[in-house]
Amino acid sequence: MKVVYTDTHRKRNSMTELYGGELVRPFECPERMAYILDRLRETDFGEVVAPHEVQSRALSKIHDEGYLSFLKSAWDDWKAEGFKGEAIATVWQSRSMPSSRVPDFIEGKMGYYCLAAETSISNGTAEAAWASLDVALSGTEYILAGDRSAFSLCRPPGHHASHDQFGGYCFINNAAVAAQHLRDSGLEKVAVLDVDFHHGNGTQAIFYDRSDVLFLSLHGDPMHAFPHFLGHADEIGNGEGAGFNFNYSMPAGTSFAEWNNSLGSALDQIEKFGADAVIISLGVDTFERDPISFFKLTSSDFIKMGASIASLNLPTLFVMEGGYAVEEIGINTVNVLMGFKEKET
Ligand code: SP5
Ligand code: ZN
Repeated sequence: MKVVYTDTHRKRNSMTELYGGELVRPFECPERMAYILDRLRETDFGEVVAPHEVQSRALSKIHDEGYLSFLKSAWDDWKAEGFKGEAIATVWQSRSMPSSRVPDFIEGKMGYYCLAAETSISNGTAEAAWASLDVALSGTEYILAGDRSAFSLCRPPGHHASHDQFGGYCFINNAAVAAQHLRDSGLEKVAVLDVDFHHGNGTQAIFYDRSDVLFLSLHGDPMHAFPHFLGHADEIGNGEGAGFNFNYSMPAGTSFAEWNNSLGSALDQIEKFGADAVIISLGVDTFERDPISFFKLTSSDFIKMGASIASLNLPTLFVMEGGYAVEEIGINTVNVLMGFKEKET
């Protein structure tokens, strides 16, 4: 299994996350990648390759044009105002002031294009987000060329980013663009299975009306966990997409045995759907010592997770999402891949 990776992610080096009323160093930090790369080397996992340029129109189909240009200029626009800190959204349209206008001033734009204020924009954020997309699309190309599996070691992550909003540490929805690229390249049915601790609200919203991309997410109950406003079991899709969205939300303290029941149901749905390929939004923040999550998966459980995913026997693209127990992120991530590889046919 090829691993696609580039150091360009380091340009995403925000210094501030709004957490518990304080500005702390973000949980989503560059060292996460170093631990994963170290573990890949330690286990002699396989080839790590740089992304190549991929011709694709998928990005412009998944994300709003105004949003993408906002991402590119947000940091410069923020600095031009003379603000001292990183760019953080502070005001939103809301129940009492709904609006479809995009404000002209940068503080208004931030609120318009942001869904969660914990995620700051700073120097290099956009470059890193686009490099992360290149990593995802290059992995997708290996699948299209006939590889049975690939690992796109993306950073920043993507699954919280919607058509026109960033947040949850995500800017471009790498898995969604990869799914669109597979569709545009001739695959009829693509499944996106999101095993990150957090609900993949961005991916769900992007494909909510579609029946060609099945979305399934296993996550902490949004009544208690980020992103709080999406991810309930009764969200089944809309119109054409009705019946093509599955949410498995689970309570605090969920162990692998319980989690794995949900995984089994999700895998059954993917088989029933008849997917031509599956994209795994791979977050390992389900780990028992993750600092911002509340599931109880152990490091060895991640091996079993990978083995179960392999039982689908489908072309499989792993796309990195979250995981904040930084010292254990390498073991946990590579355990999924090794469990998969062991059972891969
Ligand atoms: C990609 C990904 O995993 N994004 C997650 C973004 C979560 N950001 C909000 C964190 C708020 C955590 N509150 C936890 C309280 C723990 N006691
Ligand atoms: Zn997460």
